[in-house]
Amino acid sequence: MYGGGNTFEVINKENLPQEDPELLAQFEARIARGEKIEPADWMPQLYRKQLIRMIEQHAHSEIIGALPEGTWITRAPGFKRKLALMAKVQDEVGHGQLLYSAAETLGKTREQMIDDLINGKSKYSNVFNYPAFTWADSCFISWLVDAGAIVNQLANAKGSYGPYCRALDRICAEESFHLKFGHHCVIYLATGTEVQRKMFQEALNRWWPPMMHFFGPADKISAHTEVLMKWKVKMATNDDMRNQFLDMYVPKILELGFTIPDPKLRKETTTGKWEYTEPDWEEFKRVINGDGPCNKERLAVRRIAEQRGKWVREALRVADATYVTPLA
Ligand code: BYC
Repeated sequence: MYGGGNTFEVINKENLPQEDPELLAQFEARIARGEKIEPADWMPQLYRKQLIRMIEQHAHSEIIGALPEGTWITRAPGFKRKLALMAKVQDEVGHGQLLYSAAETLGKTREQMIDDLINGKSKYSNVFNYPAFTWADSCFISWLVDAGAIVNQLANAKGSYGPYCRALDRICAEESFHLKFGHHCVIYLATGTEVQRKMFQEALNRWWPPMMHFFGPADKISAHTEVLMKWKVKMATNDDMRNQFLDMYVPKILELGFTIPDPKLRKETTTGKWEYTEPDWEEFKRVINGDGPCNKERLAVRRIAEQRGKWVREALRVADATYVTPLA
């Protein structure tokens, strides 16, 4: 089964060694002072394990996230959009590389991470298990999935683990171009023909529920938020990030004349919190555990890529290989 069993089970603390209380207190004091923790520094086993889990899942999300938009490169309307989308997809794969490097600093090799991805042991973002049927789906991803990712990453870039924060800073800079590209494409559809407007509205209807899931389960059922917030790996809760996304993007979507497919969606002005239909967490669990519309297809593509790239990786490992001298 994909995703390693019960979705919301907390990483088992009992299997981890008892931490030295003095080292733990020093570590927590550093976090409280806002210092960055670096790879060679002492850290609790649980901190290391949680970071590997989260950064690895993030890296996989970037790599798998390249697939739904990737299928639109050749079909994007116009040469300039093809070029821009190709650059964006290439950036996403680059983000995966940065994040795998950050996770490697914690002791899990890239090979192990890729194995866990293609064997279905690791999770990756729920949204990429849905199909991009039309060009408008691809535009939704470029604008709003990237927007959600920026909300999450800008917050967590201020977190405690140096290599992850530095990777997030660089990723956010590139994502801001993706978001502009996506917004531009959506504005074009919004100000186009009835067919174009309808195409984006249908994409919005399809992608809204997965987008609400994107920020993770509601705080009251989130397994890891408490410990991750305590150690400043996560700098905002899932519900707070969802709320921030709604604050920033609902007005922009409505401004373009589209309708959000949730009759309960409204901002409670006294609290500043958005009210919405509770996302279907059972569907979320199914999708992140391997039973979404595209999970099998996404992993199959990665497996093929892994097989095809094997000879290159093997050749690179042979440091002292002698090659045929080119004739010219
Ligand atoms: N999808 O205790 P919780 C991109 C899992 S790519 C799948 O709240 P946590 C882009 C969670 O892992 C950027 N699984 O977890 C790329 C846990 O399961 P395990 C994607 C999810 O870690 C290409 C369980 O549910 N962004 O933007 O405290 C093209 C319980 O959840 C999801 C990131 O990866 C989900 N959405 O908080 C375009 C951000 N949500 O591990 C765009 C990095 C939860 O116990 N990750 N789960 O089996 C994070 O910030 C946090 O891990 C989350 C979840 C906020 C997502």
